[in-house]
Parts: sequence; structure tokens; C-alpha cells
Amino acid sequence: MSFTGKIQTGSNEKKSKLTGKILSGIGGLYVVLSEDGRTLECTARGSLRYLGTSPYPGDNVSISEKPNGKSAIENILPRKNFFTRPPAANIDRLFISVSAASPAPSYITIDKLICAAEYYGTEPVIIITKTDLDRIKADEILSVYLKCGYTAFMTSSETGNGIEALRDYIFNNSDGITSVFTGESGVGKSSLINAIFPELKLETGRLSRKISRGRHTTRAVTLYPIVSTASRSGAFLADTPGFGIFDLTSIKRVKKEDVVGFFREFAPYIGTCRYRSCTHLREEGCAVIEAVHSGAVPGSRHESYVKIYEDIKARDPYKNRQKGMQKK
Ligand SMILES: Nc1nc2c(ncn2[C@@H]2O[C@H](COP(=O)(O)OP(=O)(O)OP(=O)(O)O)[C@@H](O)[C@H]2O)c(=O)[nH]1
Ligand SMILES: [Mg+2]
Ligand SMILES: [Zn+2]
Repeated sequence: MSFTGKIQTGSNEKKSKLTGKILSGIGGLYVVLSEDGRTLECTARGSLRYLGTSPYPGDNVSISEKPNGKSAIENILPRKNFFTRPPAANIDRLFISVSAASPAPSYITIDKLICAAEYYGTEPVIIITKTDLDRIKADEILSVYLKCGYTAFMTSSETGNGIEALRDYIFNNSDGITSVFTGESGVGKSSLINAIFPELKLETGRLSRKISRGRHTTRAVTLYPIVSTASRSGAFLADTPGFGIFDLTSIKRVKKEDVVGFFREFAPYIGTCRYRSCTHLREEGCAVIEAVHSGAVPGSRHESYVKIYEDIKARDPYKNRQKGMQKK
């Protein structure tokens, strides 16, 4: 494990300082993996609150270790990114998990999560779970995302199908990488992590027969250091609590004009539409819409684009009004 940013220790300090990574935090108590490989339970310095920030799983932190064994987080080191949902910092890869059935898959949810990943500079990877329940739907989802250029996997924790391929991918592409599983509650994130790393024995949910959905079994974001036979430095995999609905409009800084840039398969067509100001929603001569008609861009992706664009537009009526006024 290697961490950078070692903190200078004052010569008159009795406590020793070191850096580490927060693995989890519940009720003000944080589990930190220190740079020397120990797992320490830490509180957070009250002064952090005055800086207007709280520590989150994934944060690289400096900690002070006192002789009485009590440790405290002193500082949060600069973040690469910070997700509010799931709450975690310094995420390099988002495993967007969607089940082939139960709960029913939703393209708009996948696409909103892809937008969030692109916005935060995190690589989205699509994982289709429960392929044993609906192979046809699983194939359909896979082909949409492969066509768009995303890495995508089909898995079943029940039959073991696809687990080996995903495990190989994680083991061979995770040096220094923090990967986070996200997706609706009950899609089988914890089951999948268990299938890849059986030693973790994560709690998994029982489907409620009535609504055939999991009931938020995983309660907190937790990072697990990835260790395998190969040498690996600073690789982590996180399980997170699932959600019911993912709300992209809660990311206030995302503007409607940004959305097109989150759809990477649109890129070859941008700038080639009939009108320079084309919004690619429904204009005549739109090259993106023509690509949908020719089958080069999946229709579900364009539908999601329109929905997300319009949701963000509806969120910002004041901004839209101001723009309208400027034009006159
Ligand atoms: N048929 C089938 N069922 C699965 C599969 N993977 C998980 N399940 C079941 O789906 C339910 C939910 O699984 P979990 O792994 O707890 O789901 P989760 O995504 O971690 O849910 P939260 O922690 O609530 O976000 C459990 O009853 C699992 O046994 C699968 O590949 N096939
Ligand atoms: Mg879970
Ligand atoms: Zn266009």
C-alpha cells in the first residue's frame, strides 16, 4: 500500500502522525487503513467541521496516533472527486450495476449514472447482474453499452456465469484504482462482490416477495483493499447501499449544455448537424438523430439524453429565463 503526502511532525509532538485511507465511517467513528498497513479506528478532529468538510470513505487523510491508542483524523488530503450518492471520495471507476430482472432494468437510471460518472471524471463500467433471470434482456442491455464504447460485463452470482471474467478484469486493471459498485437496491452488488471475493462474506438481501426488490441490505459505504497474488498498490473495491431513484439534477453544477458531452458515442456527430446551434433534441438535420435512425447510436441512449436535458432545463427555470431575456 503506498500513500503520498506524508505530514511533517512537529518536534515537540508526543503523538505520531501518519497518512491513511478511510475505509468506512459510521456514527463519527472511522476505520482507516494506515500507510504502514494497520487498521485504526479514528474519530475526526472537531476543527474539520470548521473547515466545512467531513471525512468520507475513500478520503486520504492524515491521522495522529496517541500513545493511549486513540487516533484522530487531523486533515483531509486533496480530493480527486467527491460523490454525494454514494457518499465516497477519490473514486476512479464506477461499476454501474443493473439487473436483467428483479428489479427491472431501467435505461434512464443507467444513463444518469453514466452522466454522473463522466461529470466526476470517473470511468463507468456497466455490470449486468442476474443474467440467469432474463438472458434476452441481459443481451439487449449489453449490446447497447458495447456499441457506445463502454466496458460491460454480464454476470450471475447465482450460476457463476461471467464472474471469472469480471474477477480477471478487476485483478488486472486495478493498480492504484478505487472502484465503487453502485446501482439500485437489490440488483445484487454485494452478492457479486461475494462471488468475486468469497472471503468478504458481505450481507446480502432477501427479496421481499411483495415488491420483489431488495430492502437496502447494505447500510454504509465500505472500501475493501484488493489483495491478490499479483503485487498491487492502493487498490480498493467499495460496496455501497443501493438507492431507489437516482437524481442527477441534484448535482447542481451540471448544466443542460454539459449533458451532450456525457454521451461519448454522440461525439463523432457533434458539429455536423444542419444547424450550428442544434441541441440534438428533435431538430431537422440533426446528425445524432440521423445516427439513431441508421442504428449507429442506440435509440434508448438518445431518449435518455432528451429526458436528462429536459430535466435539467426544468430544474433551472431562472437561468433559462435570463438567457431568453439576453437574446432579445
Ligand atoms: N437469481 C439471482 N438472484 C440474485 C443474483 N444476485 C443476487 N441475487 C439476489 O438478489 C437479492 C439482492 O442481492 P444483494 O446482493 O443483497 O443486492 P444489493 O445490490 O447489494 O442490495 P443493497 O445492499 O440493498 O443495495 C438477494 O436475494 C440475492 O440472493 C443473481 O445473479 N441471480
Ligand atoms: Mg448490498
Ligand atoms: Zn444535432
